[in-house]
Amino acid sequence: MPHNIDLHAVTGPGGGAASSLTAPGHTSVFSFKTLNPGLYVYHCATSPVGMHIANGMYGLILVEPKDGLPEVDREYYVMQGDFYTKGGYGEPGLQPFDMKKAIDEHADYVVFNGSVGALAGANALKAEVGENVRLFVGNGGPNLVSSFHVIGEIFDKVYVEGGKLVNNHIQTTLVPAGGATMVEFKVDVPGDLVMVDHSIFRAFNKGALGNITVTGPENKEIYSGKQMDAVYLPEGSAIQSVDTGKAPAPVVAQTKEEKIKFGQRVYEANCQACHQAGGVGIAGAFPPLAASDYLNEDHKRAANVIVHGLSGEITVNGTKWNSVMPAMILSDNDIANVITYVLNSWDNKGGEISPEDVAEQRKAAPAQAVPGAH
Ligand code: HEC
Ligand SMILES: [Cu+2]
Repeated sequence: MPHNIDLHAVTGPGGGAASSLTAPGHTSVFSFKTLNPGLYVYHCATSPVGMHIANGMYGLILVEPKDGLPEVDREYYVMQGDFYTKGGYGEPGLQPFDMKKAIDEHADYVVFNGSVGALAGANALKAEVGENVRLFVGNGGPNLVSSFHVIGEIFDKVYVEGGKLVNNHIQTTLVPAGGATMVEFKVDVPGDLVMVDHSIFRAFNKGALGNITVTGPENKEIYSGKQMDAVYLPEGSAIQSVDTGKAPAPVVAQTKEEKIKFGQRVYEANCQACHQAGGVGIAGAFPPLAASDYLNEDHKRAANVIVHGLSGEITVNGTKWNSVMPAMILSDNDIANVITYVLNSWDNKGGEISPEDVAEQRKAAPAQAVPGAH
């Protein structure tokens, strides 16, 4: 699957998205001038954009002012993101991405630095009493705005939205999806500071919780005690097992028109990233599905290609392709729908295939598998 990067630090179309679109096995180069100092998000902007971002394809770039930022004792990177999985919070095993939950903005996980606990417990950030700490805080989204707060601290400085404006004495600062901020604070007393998204169920039930362990001498004047260890702990999945109901059974297309309609959605979510909008493909990487003689010649072979994947040399409209299409994990219904959609789009010759045809191909041998063709 190709990817690219939209760097918010770039002045230019798409933040470099078109210039950086790169198919597997390829390399792209472009250059830009950083005109504005600040802390900037970058993210993948390949369609479906939300899906790429929801898979964690983002990060932060710091463009330092000419004279640099003021010196501090510690600098740390904290990046929030929300994740959408077929299973609920904490369900074991590899969890596929859930497009429906993502569209509804119902996050199963909200985390710092990519996973639950990435900055908690043994992975806690560290500081010594008396030190100044700067956190570079970003929010990849894709959906949620963060109410970033450190339990037990007040931000001496907040670089509002990661820019030049500095606000002082802040308890909680907003970090928009696709935005960033820098916060600074001096740690005066020892103990465990807790970074959270103060949309607080996210912290205790969805993972948006990290620690900063501060060591050093007490200062009873600033804070008297009684101090407890680990007051704030994540609560885990048990507590949130409020019944959310079972996923409804999928709606099965009854007519060719419905297949085409449902198939379009399957195409946009699963095929378009490679075969592109309009099925035009990308020269040298992904063959066209528009007016494809290979496709029109044998509809069932197309089902075979989707179920088993395809590698080795093929000829599409007189051009040779020698690449790899991965097997797609889709239901027989989805595959019947997407092929019917493609057959009836973009100058293809029409036609229709059934879920039963797809099931047959699932049992059949791969149409063309040439191991080691690469
Ligand atoms: C990760 C990229 C990728 C995705 C996603 C992908 N394909 Fe492909 N597809 C390819 C490549 C690469 C080939 C050519 C393989 C070769 O050279 O042997 C191909 C070949 C094909 C072909 C046969 C050649 C042609 O142009 O007619 C069909 C049909 C096809 N894909 C349909 C689909 C459909 C439908 C989907 C979505 C369900 C899909 N593909 C998803 C990369 C992809
Ligand atoms: Cu991507």
